Amino acid sequence: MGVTKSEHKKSKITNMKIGIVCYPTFGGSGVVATELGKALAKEGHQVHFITYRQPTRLDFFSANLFYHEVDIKSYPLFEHAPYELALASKMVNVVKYEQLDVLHVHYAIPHASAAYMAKQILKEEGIHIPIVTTLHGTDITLVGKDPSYEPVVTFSINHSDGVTAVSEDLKKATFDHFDIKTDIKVIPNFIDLERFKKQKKEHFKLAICPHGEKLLVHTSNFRKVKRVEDVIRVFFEVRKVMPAKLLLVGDGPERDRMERLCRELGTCDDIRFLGKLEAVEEVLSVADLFLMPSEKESFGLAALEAMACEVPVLSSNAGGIPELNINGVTGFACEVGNIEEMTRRAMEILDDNNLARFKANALARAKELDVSRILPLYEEFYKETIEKASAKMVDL
Ligand code: GMT
Repeated sequence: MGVTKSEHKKSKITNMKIGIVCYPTFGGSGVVATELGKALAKEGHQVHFITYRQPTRLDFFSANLFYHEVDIKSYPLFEHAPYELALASKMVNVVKYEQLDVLHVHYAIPHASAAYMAKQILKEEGIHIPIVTTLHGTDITLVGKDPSYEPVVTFSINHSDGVTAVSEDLKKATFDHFDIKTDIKVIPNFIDLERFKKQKKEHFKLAICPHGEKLLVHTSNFRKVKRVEDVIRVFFEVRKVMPAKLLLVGDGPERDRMERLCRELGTCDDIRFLGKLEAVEEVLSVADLFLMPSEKESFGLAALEAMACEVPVLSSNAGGIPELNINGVTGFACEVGNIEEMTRRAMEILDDNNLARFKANALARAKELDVSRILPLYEEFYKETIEKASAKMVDL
């Protein structure tokens, strides 16, 4: 009897015990790490999450998924509890007692340096654990290159056994900003098309757009870098020409200012702030256009989620966004802050003669990044990294 495609793959990549360290929050890197762990567990690998809180999207039981909470002990002497030490200690214990094959840390600060410390401690006990570090963006382009972190970030990248970045642009930025002596493999972010797909939510669309208005959507953590103001200004211009509504999903430091801006512009009736939503795909299912005018963005996972729900993207051309949002095909990627160009392009996408084509192209691009295509790249990378690290051991 022959073997199926998945049996064949499994016979090449035997099941591994993988530790995943990430920020357990709504942020992109935490989402990618959690979804990766879930997908690896489905493939039969044993996945151990090591975080300070249960990751947002890890609220169910699976035989292959484990969660280890990092206890951060406070003490009157500490103005700032030493999280990195607690994390490194937890990594040591999990690697040792669960006999992990590889530790995969998402976001360099402080995960990669804590992993290095754990690795050295384990080495003293004769345990050699390979470390894979995935760079997500702000750990390089914003926080990481700040002189207060740069030496440690450089060191911990150079001392990882394998390093990945989520876009070509982020890889380039890492080489530009740091003295990197190791190779970096680009593995783009991915999407689970079984979850993110256009759902029938006509009643929802009718409630928001009762007169057939076009629906624009933005989702983010409302940090300055997301330029939510540009979203509102582009919408304001589009709204002058065609009936439209805007939904803003998420919350963060810029929200108050944005609510005030809506009042100043007199657009409050057409804009709704929905706050943080778990089922963002329900909103995306009724959207006509997704806006991402970010100042910096290594990848733009929120745009990929929109594309999977057949929503074209009007974005800036910052960082890795143009690798995802193909200019003129899945939407447009304009100069950061160019409201005029963004407005013109938004209207071009929303034109009834063009919209269906952009929607179809957005979905086609999302399909290229389905989890089933990207997961094997991580599995291969773990395998290669484990093999390289054990070959190094033999040489010593
Ligand atoms: O964008 C944020 O503020 C969150 C940040 C994070 O670290 O979670 O997102 C980064 O990682 C995501 C997942 O790889 C990427 O899709 C985002 O583009 C990236 N953000 C930036 O580069 C600003």
